Amino acid sequence: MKILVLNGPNLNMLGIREPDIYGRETYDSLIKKIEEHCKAKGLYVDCRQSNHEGTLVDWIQEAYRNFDGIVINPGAYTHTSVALLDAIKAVSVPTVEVHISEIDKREEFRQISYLRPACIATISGHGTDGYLEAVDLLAEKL
Ligand code: CA2
Repeated sequence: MKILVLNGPNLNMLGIREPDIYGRETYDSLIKKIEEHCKAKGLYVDCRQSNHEGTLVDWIQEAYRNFDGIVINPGAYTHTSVALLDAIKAVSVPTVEVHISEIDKREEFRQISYLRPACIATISGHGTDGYLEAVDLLAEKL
């Protein structure tokens, strides 16, 4: 089974600032954790990060016929992007949305996710372990 893990804008800055909200783990150590988890489960994983909405759309489209599932933390595009919503709908690849922080308990503008309706699940507020839970969910469902 092949999983594509996508991280959106500013997630490459993890561990550098705002540790009270996003924790102390760096982006590199998060990716290592996901890769080790997937290896232990016999899953192929490809992890990518971009600050650009169009690049994320391109990668979601690439998942069509090339990946069995997507794990995505769209960063701030969560709260703005119809383009990412449409891309997930277009490819119909089972997708799990992940947020490190509990977006439902933060500012009002963060409580809206444009992507949620196209995803099979949303995992929010479980820190970086949420990515591993998302992988496990996809592995169970597929
Ligand atoms: O909780 C999450 O995972 C978010 O998707 C993270 C986004 C935020 O815009 C969403 O509302 C919730 C932010 C990405 C990382 O931002 C950083 C800011 C400062 C230092 C490090 C990362």
